Amino acid sequence: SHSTVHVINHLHRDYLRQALEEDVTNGLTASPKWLPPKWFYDATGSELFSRITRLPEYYPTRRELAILRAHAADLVAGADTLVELGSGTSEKTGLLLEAMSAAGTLRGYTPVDVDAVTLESAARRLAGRFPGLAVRAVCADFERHLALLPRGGRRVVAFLGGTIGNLEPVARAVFLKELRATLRHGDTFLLGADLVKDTGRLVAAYDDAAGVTAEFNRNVLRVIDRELDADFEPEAFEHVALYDDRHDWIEMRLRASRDMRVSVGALGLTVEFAAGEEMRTEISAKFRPEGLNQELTAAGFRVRRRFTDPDGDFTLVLAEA
Ligand code: AVJ
Repeated sequence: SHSTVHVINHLHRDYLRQALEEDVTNGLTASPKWLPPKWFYDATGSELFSRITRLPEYYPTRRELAILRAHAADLVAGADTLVELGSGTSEKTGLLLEAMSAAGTLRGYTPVDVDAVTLESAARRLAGRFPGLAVRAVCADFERHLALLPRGGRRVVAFLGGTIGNLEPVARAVFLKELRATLRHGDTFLLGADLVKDTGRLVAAYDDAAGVTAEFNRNVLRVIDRELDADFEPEAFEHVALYDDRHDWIEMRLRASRDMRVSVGALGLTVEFAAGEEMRTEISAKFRPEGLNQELTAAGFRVRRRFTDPDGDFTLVLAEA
């Protein structure tokens, strides 16, 4: 009863490079300038994010884990296959697979991530831990390749960590609709989302005293320097985190500390920054339970159960197709 691991790659060789070039071109020539958050996560960025999850100010990971621990059995009831979108290091996945194993239903695990290296090592680690598990790791961009996910089994599709908050409302609606369209009767969707709360706590979670989030934020400039032969000086940009209570989202920005001219060699692009100019690098939307219900319903899901940690900080919603 040994496990099997298959890696399916939907990202052709230059996919990530092309996507980065497009995003950087679009973002740096826009006014105001912006960069999408997906480029934070090279090896250094993933390590910085993992440090963020252990910061005293950053509550979401701990709160979500508490809910997973308390309700794992209910969250995966009836499912034999776990599909995990944006699986990363699959740190919380063990809890769900354990619950499926204990219920005697566990058959398959399909982690989905853009980073092939992280994906494969997480896949092998979990295959080693659960004998007989059929692991189909899919290297794909969950915003673009949902239709290509394996359809076998009775699936629970998990999208954890509050990553849905990185999508703007329109992109979120599109994503939820597309996901709904790939699910079949009996499949479920498990969504982790951060909740609206005291602004001071929200801002502190994205502007920690130790400065780890600031380094994480500046890391996107290091990625662009390395990958696209740019000459950003990350130290010349200040970390900014603010709460936009009109949109209910945290915004992270990088503020130029002086006038600068930056060249992006691989794109033949030169961009000017004025002292004090701010460039958006991430939104992290915070939700109200009713709003989340409405968004899921509008996408064609039926919300079955909703779990929240005792402090009311974070929510896991279980919906069915
Ligand atoms: C991984 C997207 C859920 O938005 O809270 C943490 C990323 N950014 N600190 C979040 C993040 C700054 C995180 N997500």
